[in-house]
Amino acid sequence: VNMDKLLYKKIAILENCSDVIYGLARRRMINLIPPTWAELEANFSKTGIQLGGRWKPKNCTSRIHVAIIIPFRDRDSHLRVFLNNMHPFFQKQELDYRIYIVEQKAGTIFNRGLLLNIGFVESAKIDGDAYDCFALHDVDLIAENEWNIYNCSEKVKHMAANISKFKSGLAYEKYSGGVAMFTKWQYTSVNGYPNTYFGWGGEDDDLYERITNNNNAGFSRVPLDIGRYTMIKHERDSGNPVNPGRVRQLQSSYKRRKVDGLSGLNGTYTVLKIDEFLLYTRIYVDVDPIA
Ligand code: UDH
Ligand code: NGS
Repeated sequence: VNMDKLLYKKIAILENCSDVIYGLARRRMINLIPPTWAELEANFSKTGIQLGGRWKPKNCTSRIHVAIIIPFRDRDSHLRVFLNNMHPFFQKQELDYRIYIVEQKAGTIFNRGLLLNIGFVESAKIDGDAYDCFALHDVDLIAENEWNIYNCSEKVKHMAANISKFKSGLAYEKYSGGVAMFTKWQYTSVNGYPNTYFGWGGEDDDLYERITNNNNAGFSRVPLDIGRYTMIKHERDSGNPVNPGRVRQLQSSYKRRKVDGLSGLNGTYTVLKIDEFLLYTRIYVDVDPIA
């Protein structure tokens, strides 16, 4: 018997994963103690993870291909907690996924929206069409309910409906921050996040306006009991002061939407380095302080 031929056949007929996943927990145990990098790598090397923080089910073809994009700077312990909890979470959901950390170099005010746009564009340069769904994800949010499936739907899907720090669950009716799922088409059709919100606040509200004032995309949110997240407690970051212009920027959002976003991204940043670590891919960037 020609073993090569048999093996080839077996790979070629890998079936789609079942659309029913057994054993999802409604309240998963979260571990908020950051492991060391050595511990993380030792634990996860056994799970079949591939360089760059890529993983997919072994015995079937996943129905969900998602790039997880995380804006980042100087939150090493949060990243370790995130990876330790969320790799197993994504694997339990049988996703075909990859984790991208988009890290902003020190020296400029943090810009979450710009980093997410960069992650969207640069990850596609690396993967081509391997992922058609994008999770835009804060590093300090750990999902509690495994039924909160990281797939895309007909409308933009807001996942962080119920973050532990908000007493009544949802921050406010128009809140779109924290974690949200977009197809490639949905993100492109709203021209992505604005690039021009340096510092804390407002960029997610601008995105909400883009989504709801655009008759293409549409906005949806998972129910409160599904969209539960534990936020890792922390103080305000020194490189991310409250943006004093955010309300004024928001008021003129509709005027800038066409140019301030994916369409205006060229020239606002430089990719300094791309690293493929075992548990994630890092895209290290320097951003133009006025974008
Ligand atoms: N982020 C970084 N580094 C920074 C700033 C932000 O990695 O210096 C990323 C990170 O993924 C974070 C996300 O951007 O989860 C959003 O950060 P944020 O500062 O906008 O929001 P967050 O709710 O903090 O995490 C707001 C300040 C809370 C102060 C509370 C004091 N008790
Ligand atoms: C709003 C901010 C949003 C922010 C949200 C929750 O006020 O960017 O609070 O913030 N909008 C403006 O400032 C215009 S949080 O409590 O998570 O720090 O996401």
